[in-house]
Amino acid sequence: MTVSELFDESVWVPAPGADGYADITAHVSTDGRIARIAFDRPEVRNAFRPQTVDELYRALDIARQDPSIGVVLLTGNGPSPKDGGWAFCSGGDQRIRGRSGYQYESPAVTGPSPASEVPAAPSAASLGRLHILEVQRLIRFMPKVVIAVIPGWAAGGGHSLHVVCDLSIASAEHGRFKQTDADVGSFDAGYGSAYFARQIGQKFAREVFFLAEEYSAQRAYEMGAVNRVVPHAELEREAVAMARTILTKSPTAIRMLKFAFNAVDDGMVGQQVFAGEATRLAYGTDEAVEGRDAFLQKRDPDWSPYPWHF
Ligand code: S0N
Repeated sequence: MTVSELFDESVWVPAPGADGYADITAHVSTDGRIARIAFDRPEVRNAFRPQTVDELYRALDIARQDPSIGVVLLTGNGPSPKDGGWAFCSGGDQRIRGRSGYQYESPAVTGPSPASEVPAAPSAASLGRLHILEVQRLIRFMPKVVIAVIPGWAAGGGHSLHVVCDLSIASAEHGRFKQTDADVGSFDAGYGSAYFARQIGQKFAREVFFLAEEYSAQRAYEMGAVNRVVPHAELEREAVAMARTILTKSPTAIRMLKFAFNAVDDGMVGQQVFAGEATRLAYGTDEAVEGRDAFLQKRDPDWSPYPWHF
């Protein structure tokens, strides 16, 4: 079965664990260096339900932990078999939105325990979830470049996902954007709005959210919301080419740069993430090795070979 009309079978092989997914597809390039993770619910414009988010998180985390992978492409399969429409993602599946979040399709309803007559705790499946925010943080903090590859609609929480990706590339013909959060009373007051305003400026960001009007890929490009607009048929090829260019760079430089870009907006968490990489670099120095060895050898460290740099 075809994964997506834009999917090039000669580029990809199934990713580890790929056969366990129902709502997404996950592939890696034949050389193992690029991941392609795609929403696979084109009949609902690739809206996500809790299961989708679980799978997405798992696939992204596998890519995060794979030392061969440097770039992740996040996209949406299509077109819709119903009407031929294309989507990156249309956000949370509104059909299963409850009062505390999004519900799993088959919640195990637990009633009072007959033995004690004490109400049993609700099962995890009956509680609403909003863990797309965990996915946002995973994308934000993973030390790899994540590119939103947008073949159609990016709406609601799907719009927010493209915002949090490092780069965005959109289809000229079908790429469309709409921030519907205020239409449906389900709003992203975090990265989706505040970080978006950092990207395109306060006036444009407020317009996108307050008016919730549709805007084209070209308009998104003009506002600074996407990096590139390319012909639809070329979208995935161009995205892979971008990834290949990034893969020619120093992995450490890319990682430190991503975390440096983040740190200025992420407060002490941003500092922590950046500092972790700085510590990792320090471990590679003779100076840090001396500290470790002195402890293990139960002697005072000798810092004399290491200057106080200026
Ligand atoms: C995407 C839109 C604009 C496309 O319009 P178009 O092309 O006219 O297609 P439709 O006929 O409307 O849709 C085709 C079929 O797909 C179904 N469908 C589309 N989107 C959804 C959806 N989100 N949920 C469920 N079904 C969906 C349609 O119903 C239709 O089905 P049929 O053929 O059976 O009629 C347009 O579809 C649209 O506006 N979609 C809704 C977009 C939306 O409002 N999304 C929800 C916004 N909120 C969230 O995403 C969740 C909030 C959230 O994620 C969040 C919350 C707090 C903090 C952070 C976040 C975060 O953003 O991460």
